[in-house]
Amino acid sequence: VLSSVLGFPRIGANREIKKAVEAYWGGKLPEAELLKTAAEIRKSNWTTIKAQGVDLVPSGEFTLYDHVLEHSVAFNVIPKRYQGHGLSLLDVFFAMGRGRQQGGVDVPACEMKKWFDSNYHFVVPEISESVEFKLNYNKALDEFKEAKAAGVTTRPVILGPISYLVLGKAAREASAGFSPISALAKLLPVYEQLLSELKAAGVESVQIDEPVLVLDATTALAKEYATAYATLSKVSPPIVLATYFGRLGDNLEFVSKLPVAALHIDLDREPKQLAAVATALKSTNLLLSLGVVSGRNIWKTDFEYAASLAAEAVAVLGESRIIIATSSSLLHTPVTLTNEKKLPLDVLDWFSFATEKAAEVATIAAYLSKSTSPAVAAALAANKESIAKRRAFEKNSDDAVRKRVAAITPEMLSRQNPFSVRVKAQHEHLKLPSFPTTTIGSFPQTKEIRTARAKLGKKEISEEEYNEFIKKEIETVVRFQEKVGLDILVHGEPERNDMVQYFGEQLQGFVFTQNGWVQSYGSRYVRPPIICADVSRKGPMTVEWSSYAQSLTDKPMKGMLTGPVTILNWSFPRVDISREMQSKQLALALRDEVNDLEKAGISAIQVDEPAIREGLPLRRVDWDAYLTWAVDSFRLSTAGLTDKTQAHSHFCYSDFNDIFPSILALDADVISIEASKSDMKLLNAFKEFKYSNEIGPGVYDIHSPRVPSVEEIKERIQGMLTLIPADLLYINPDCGLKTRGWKETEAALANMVEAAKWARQTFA
Ligand code: THG
Ligand code: ZN
Repeated sequence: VLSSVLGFPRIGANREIKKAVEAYWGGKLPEAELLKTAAEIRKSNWTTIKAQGVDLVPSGEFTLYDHVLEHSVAFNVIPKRYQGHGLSLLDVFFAMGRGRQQGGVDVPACEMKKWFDSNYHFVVPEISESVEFKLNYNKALDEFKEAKAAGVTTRPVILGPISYLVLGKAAREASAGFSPISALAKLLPVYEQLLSELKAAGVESVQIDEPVLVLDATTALAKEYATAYATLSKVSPPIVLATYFGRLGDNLEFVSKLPVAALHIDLDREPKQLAAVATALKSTNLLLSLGVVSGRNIWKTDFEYAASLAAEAVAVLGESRIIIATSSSLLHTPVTLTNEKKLPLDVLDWFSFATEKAAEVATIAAYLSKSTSPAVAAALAANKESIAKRRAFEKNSDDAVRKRVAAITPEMLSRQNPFSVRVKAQHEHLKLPSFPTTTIGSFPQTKEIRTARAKLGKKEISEEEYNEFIKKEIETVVRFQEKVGLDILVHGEPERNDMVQYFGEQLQGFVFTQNGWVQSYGSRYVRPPIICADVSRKGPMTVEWSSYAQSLTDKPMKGMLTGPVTILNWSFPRVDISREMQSKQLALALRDEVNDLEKAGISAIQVDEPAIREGLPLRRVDWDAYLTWAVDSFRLSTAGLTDKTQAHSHFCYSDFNDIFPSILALDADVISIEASKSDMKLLNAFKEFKYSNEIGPGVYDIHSPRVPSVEEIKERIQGMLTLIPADLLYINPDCGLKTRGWKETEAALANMVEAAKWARQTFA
C-alpha cells in the first residue's frame, strides 16, 4: 500500500517565503535571492515529506503567491492591462496578484475568491475568446527535475483544465454570455504539451486536481470531462485524478469511467462515499487513493478508524489498488508541531500539522502493508494511547454551557421591533447625515504595533507600558477620523493580532499556537485558534478599549466583534461535536459581550460575519441545515440590543447571491460588503430582493495599496445609486484597513469623505 501527500504548505517552517516575498516587494531583496529562498523551501519540503516515509511526494504545487495565479501566468492567461509595461514575468505575476502602482504603472489586482469552503483565496482567471493559451513555462516539469536533482522523485501536481476554467470568469472583453468552459478545446493542446513533456522526462504519475468534481453543477460537464481526459490520457503519464473537500455524489457515474490511472477521494469530509466509490471502481482497473488524513484540520488521525475505512476498500479492490493519502493538499494546515513550545505536552499530543500528517499517511500505509517494523508498531501504539486520552478529555463537557444552549428560546433570536421602527430611533440617537461614512474596523497594523505586541509577548515591556501604547494608537486613529470627517468612528483595533485569534485567546475552550501559520492569500497568513472544549466567555473582552475610544470623541464609536460563524469557520473546530453546537456556544458568549458594550454606552456594534458564505456546504442539499444555524447564531448574538443601538455586520467576498434570503434574515441594521471587485453584479441582488436595511457596498478595494481618486469613488457611488435607494446607502471601504499603510489610508479615506460630501449635495 503506497502513501501520498497531495500538497504542502509553502510558507516554510519559519515563514521564510513570506519574509522573502515581502522583502522583494519592498525592494530589499533581489529577484535571484527570492528565487533561491523559494528553491530552498521546495527542497526542504520534498526532503521532509520523503523523510517521513511517504512514497508519493508532491511537486509543482509550490508558489510565491497562489497556485491558480501561477497557472494563469504559466498558461499565458494574462489580462492585457498587465502587459506592455516592460515588467518581468515575475512582476506581472505579482501585479496580477496584488496590483501595482509604481514607476508609472497603475493597475489594480485581479479579483480574489475563496478556494471552495476554505479560508484560502485564489486569484480568479479571466478568460475570453481572445485568450491565447500557450506554455510560458512548465512548472510541473521544472520542479520535478529540481526535486530529482535534490534526490527526491516526485509526483507533479497540476490543476486540471476543467476546474481551472470553471473557477475562472469571463474577462471584461469577452462577448456577452461567454462562458470560460467554452475555451476547453483551445486549452487542451497546452495541457497535452505540458503532460507529454512530463512523460518524456520520465515522470511516473501526475496528480491532476479536479476539485470542482465535488460540486453539483459539474454534473453538466460529464461530456467535457470525457473528452478532456480521453485526450490527455493519450499523452500523459498515468493520471491520479484528485477530488477533495466534498463527495463525488452523482458525478461518480461519469468519473469512474474516465481513462485515468487512479481516483483520489476525500474521506475526511465524506467517509460515507467510500462504499459507492469502491463499488464503482470494482469493474475498472483504477487505483483508489483514500484521503484519510485531514488536510483541513489539525487533529491527530485515529489510525484504527483510518485503517477500518481502508479495510473496506481493500475488501472490494484488493490491497494493490489502494493508496493512503492526505484528504487534500496540506496547504490548509501549519508546517510542523516542533515549533510549538508553549502548548502543554498532553494537549500538543492531540495534534498533527503538515509534517506530522506526512508521517501519518506513511504509518497507516505501512500498517496496512502489514509492516513488521518496530517503529511502525511503536507509532501505532502511541497513536492508540493519544486518541484514547483525547476522547477521554472530550467527554468533560461544561454543563453550564450545555444547559444554556439547550435553553435558547425563539424570543432570544429576535430584536424587540422591526428595522423600520429601529432605524428612526437609531438615526436620532446617532445623529447621522445622509450617506453616512464609516470604515470596517481595523486601521493600519504598523510595524510599531506589531513590535509592541511582540515585546509584550516576550515580556520586554510591561502590560502597563503596552496598554499606554495602545491607548495612544487609539487616540491617533480617533483624531485622524475626526479630522478627515468620518461619521461613525472605530478604534482601529491596534490591540488585536487577528479578528479570530484575538477572541479565541480570550474565550474559554480554545488553545492557540505560536507558529501555526496558514496561508490566507499571497503573503498573508493567519493562525487559526483551536477549539478543544466547550466555549464560554471568561469576562468582557472588548468593553474597556471601546469605552476608552468612545470617551475620546462625541462622534459615535462602533464596537467591533467577530461573529460566531466566522470565529468557528476560521478556527480549527472540534470534530467530536457538531459545528452547530460550537457556533451556538460562541453566539451566547458574544451575546453577553454585545449587551455589555451597549450598557457601556456604545451605540453601534458591528458583529462581523465575513466567513458566513465560505462556510456554506458545497452541495445544495446541505445548505438549509447550515444556514438555519448560522443565521440563528448571528441573531442570537445581536438580538439582545435595544432599538436605538445599531447592529452592523460585514461580509468579505460577498459572492452571496445564492444565500440572499439568509443575509436578509440576519436582520442587521447596517451591513457593509465587498463589492468593489465583483463589478457590481452583486448589487443587483439587493435590488431584486428588495433589501430594506442599510448597506455600505465598499467604494474602493483595500487589498491593494492603490489610492482611489475622488472621481473614481463618485462614479462608484453613482453606480450604486442605480441599485440602492439613497437613504439606505453608507459610504465605506470594502474591508478592514489593517494590511494598508497610513499614507495610502489617509489619502484614500480623504477622497472617500470628499466623494460622500459630493453625494450629499448632489442626491440628498
Ligand atoms: N482573519 C482570519 N481570516 C481571514 C481574515 C482575517 N480570512 C479572510 C481575510 N481576513 C483574509 N485577510 C487577511 C488579511 C491580513 C492578514 C491575514 C489575512 C494578515 N496577516 C498577518 C501577516 O500575514 O503578516 C499576520 C497577522 C498576525 O500578526 O496575526 O495581515 O482577518 N482569521
Ligand atoms: Zn472584509
